[in-house]
Parts: sequence; C-alpha cells; structure tokens
Amino acid sequence: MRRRIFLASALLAASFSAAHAQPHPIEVQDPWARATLGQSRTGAAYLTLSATGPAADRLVAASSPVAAKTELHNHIMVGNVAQMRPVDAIEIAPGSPTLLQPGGLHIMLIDLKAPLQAGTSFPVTLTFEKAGAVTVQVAVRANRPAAPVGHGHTH
Ligand SMILES: [Cu+2]
Repeated sequence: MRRRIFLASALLAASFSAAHAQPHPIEVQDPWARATLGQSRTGAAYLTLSATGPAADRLVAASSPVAAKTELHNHIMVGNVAQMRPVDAIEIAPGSPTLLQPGGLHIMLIDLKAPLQAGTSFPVTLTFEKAGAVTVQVAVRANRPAAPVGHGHTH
C-alpha cells in the first residue's frame, strides 16, 4: 500500500510540472457577446473551446465582474419551444472543438451591473476541471441590425 501511495504522488508531481512546461491545454477562440438591448439585465457570451493536447476536459464554471451571477447554459427543445437550461459542465473532447453559440451552449450573464455596449470588452474567467482557470476578454458586438428595407441585394 505504501508503494502505491508513493507512485500516485510521483504521478501527480509529474503531471504538475508537465502542465507548467506547456501552453494552456485549452485554447479559447473568438470570445464575444451581443450588446444588450434597452434595460435588459442579462447577456450571453459565446466562444469556441479546443483541447490542444490529447486530454479531454470540462468547463465547470465561468465568472465575470460585469455580472452578479454567471451560469453555463444550453438550449434544449421542449416540444417546439427552445428553452435555456443550466448545465453542470461543458465537455471538451480532443480533435473536436466545442462551440458556444447563439441557440446552443452559452455563458449566461445574470444581473448585469451595466449594459453591454458594442465596441467594448469585458473579462470572463473560465474554470476547467483539469486545466484550471483562464481569463479571456470578451468582445461586445452590435446586435445584428434588422434586414435593410427597400434594398434588394444580398451578399
Ligand atoms: Cu442562458
């Protein structure tokens, strides 16, 4: 038994030093949020998560100074109606980026302290089960304008 405990601590020490010698094992791409409309006190942040190494990981928490509360959400269909539901974690598998995007997984920002304004950015700290925490800057984009009226061409 003593020997097994020694082995476990040696493995822990090895994985700790390996983690420090390599870039962050989760790459976060294109973090963005929509500007809030009117007096809305909630927002959502979107991004893409990729495992850069062979290990899977899970996003287990997010936090931001702009919101009193931050939750991980998904959209699910209940009959024909899309509803948001909190999820405990968001899985990240090697070789298959996990997309957080409108209509799907997202980071819900609840009780915003101020409106999210296009052209600004704000920090969000993501906590991964294995990779630990990383803080990214989320760019606020304008809400997509309504389709132009009386202008026939589309690209
Ligand atoms: Cu939500």
